[in-house]
Amino acid sequence: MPEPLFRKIMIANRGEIALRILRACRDLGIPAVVGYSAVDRDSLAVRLADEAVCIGPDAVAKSYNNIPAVISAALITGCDALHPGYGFLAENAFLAEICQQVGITFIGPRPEVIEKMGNKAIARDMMRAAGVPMLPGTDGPVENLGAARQAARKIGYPVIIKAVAGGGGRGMRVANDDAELTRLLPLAQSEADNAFGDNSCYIERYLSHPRHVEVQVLGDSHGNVIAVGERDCSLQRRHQKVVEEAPAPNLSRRVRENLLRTAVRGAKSASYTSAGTLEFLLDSDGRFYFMEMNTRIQVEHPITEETSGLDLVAWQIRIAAGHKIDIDTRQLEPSGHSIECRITAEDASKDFRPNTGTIDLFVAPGGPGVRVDSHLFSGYTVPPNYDSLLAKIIVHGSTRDEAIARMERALRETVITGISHSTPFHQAVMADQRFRDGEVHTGFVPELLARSPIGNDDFVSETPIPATTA
Ligand code: MV4
Repeated sequence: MPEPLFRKIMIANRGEIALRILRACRDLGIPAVVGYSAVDRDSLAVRLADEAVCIGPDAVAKSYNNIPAVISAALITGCDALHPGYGFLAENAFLAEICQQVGITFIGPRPEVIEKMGNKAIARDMMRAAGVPMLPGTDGPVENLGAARQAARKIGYPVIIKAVAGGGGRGMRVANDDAELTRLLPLAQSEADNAFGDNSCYIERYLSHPRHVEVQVLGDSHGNVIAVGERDCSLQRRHQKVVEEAPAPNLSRRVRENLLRTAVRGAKSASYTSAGTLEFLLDSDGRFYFMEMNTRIQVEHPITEETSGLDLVAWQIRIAAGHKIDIDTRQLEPSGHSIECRITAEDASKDFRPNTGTIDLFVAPGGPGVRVDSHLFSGYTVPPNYDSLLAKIIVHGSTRDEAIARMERALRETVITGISHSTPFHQAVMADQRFRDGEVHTGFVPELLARSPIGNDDFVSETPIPATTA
């Protein structure tokens, strides 16, 4: 056996991603500790980990978001590295900084880089300086209404107001003229203040129904940065992704190569290390514009793993240990097509109302080209404290059509009883002709929901169990 990369890794997360990180640790021969909240004591990650320590009560502020609790758990168990997963403290520069100070390797980018990318105005300035295309907009936050109106006229209406500290679409407002801007700027600012404790907002040209295409990058501490591939994540509901795919459909070779090259240039300019994602909006003419950079492993990373053959979490760990990326980028031509459906504990027939309760029976789909990343098991109780993700169904096929057919097969096999979930909604997406034609954009999900009168029999919320034959 070669020398392990780390002595022991602290997994500072829960749910499917805690399991995903644990699996990477196992594959690399590194022992792992799961830090869990009281309500997660019977979780799969806790059962499968080498060690588990309780980091606090159910409330996220007292456990998964509690830096002193997470750090102490890592220290008392003798961990020399910490993986934050996604959400919670994953993009907290302060946690990365403290890790450094107590001699724990943070498995992610350097604290300064997390901090810069967390400030959308700084991130945009850096990317603009690197020559990454950007929508016309203000360089930094707008100081007052007068400055905002002047900027908006120069940019041209419609414009969008966004929080500098934001991301994920919270607190965005679209203004079509001076009067709307006058009305909406103070609203956006107070919303930003409430949500992020920072009221600064910037303004840029608004694109209607763009696509959300993002690029997965990996950077190492030797200055190498590669683009692993792009994902189309346009299918979102209230800024939550519901279906993602790789590669992005209907993207010309020229645009794709330009997009990947641009992402590498942007990440290099930030001296980026670890796995990261640059988000772009793509218009119907194939022009793309930088939105923001995420400095974590993302929920949808498996589709890129399926089309690239790389284990992205293992690469995060290797890179954190100082390894060089020795990947032949010529081999990064995407292989086949991959789609992910995020099955959530939400009832699509009841306006996606989240629900909690005990899963009586869970039967995961399988067969060729099907991967399920999930922390579910029969008898598992979905706690009310966290997000509603139950399972990620990921398929791979040699073509997009084959991937869709495999997703239909997988959704049909999936059994989750005891609570309502979003599987019927995903079946409606797969059956939709526009989706099948690859006509995806950020208006797709709202339009699909408007077309299908949910609540009817097309949206039964529990997987029917077929009658057995004698
Ligand atoms: C935009 C936009 C149109 N024009 N910016 C939402 C999340 C955030 N990361 C960026 N978002 C948007 N920014 C301009 N200038 C439309 C959206 C947007 C969106 C983007 C990606 C996926 C789904 C979306 C749904 C609504 C709005």
